[in-house]
Amino acid sequence: MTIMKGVDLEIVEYLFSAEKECREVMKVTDRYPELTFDEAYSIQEKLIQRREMDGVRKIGLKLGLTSKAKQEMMGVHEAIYGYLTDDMLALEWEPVDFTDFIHPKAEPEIAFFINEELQGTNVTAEDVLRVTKFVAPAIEIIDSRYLNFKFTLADVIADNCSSSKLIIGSKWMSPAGLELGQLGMVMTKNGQVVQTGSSAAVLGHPAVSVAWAVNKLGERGKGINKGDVILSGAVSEAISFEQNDTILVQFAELGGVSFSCKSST
Ligand code: 0L1
Ligand code: MG
Repeated sequence: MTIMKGVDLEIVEYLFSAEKECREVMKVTDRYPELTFDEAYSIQEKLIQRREMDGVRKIGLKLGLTSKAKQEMMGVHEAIYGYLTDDMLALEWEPVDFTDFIHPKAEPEIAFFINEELQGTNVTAEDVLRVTKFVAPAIEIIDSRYLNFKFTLADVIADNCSSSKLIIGSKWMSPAGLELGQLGMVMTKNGQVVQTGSSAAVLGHPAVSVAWAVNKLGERGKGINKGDVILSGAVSEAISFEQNDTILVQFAELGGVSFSCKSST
């Protein structure tokens, strides 16, 4: 079964305004339980086009549900992808504002900087590493537009995979010579360790994760481009934060990245 013609644009406006107004809303499948994954990706594309009309620019891609633990939690066997836009870029030295979020969480990630166009449906991790100029430590802030951060897979795809902000560390390295598939990670909140993990949690190797996204995009006749930044997926569970919190993520070899959240008063 497919959703009715025109309903997709109604859903786009629904999610667009929820994000713009920092307002949580009921999930789309409460109203349209028949929403398929394919339709959800089409809605996601139209949502990004709607945001582009509002002045933002695409800068790359992000992967979600890349760990076995998170896939099992959601009862799925596949990762998901969404788009990153320039307004999502936050800086290490400029605190994010809590009033810009609904119920944010932070995730440790490895960012890939792409130096060459790549498109296809049989793309491998080696292909991804060949077109990757640098990798860097990163933090993604996710902020689902849905009530209580609860959704089905189709819902979260339509909502651009909960994307909100990203912070990229200042140490960028060539992936050559790095043990990118087994980098240890420690995440602290206000100096207390809140998560530890390994980059192996990202589908076994973050480049495998990026290759999966390229192949998935390939099925829709799309690919990745020179200049794209790609967040390869969370290395551990996401951690909620509040005003005045500071999150630091430290990767072996790659180094650290942090951000603070300022008080709204
Ligand atoms: O970036 C992510 O891993 C999030 C993907 C969507 C699922 C969620 O919001 O937890
Ligand atoms: Mg993420």
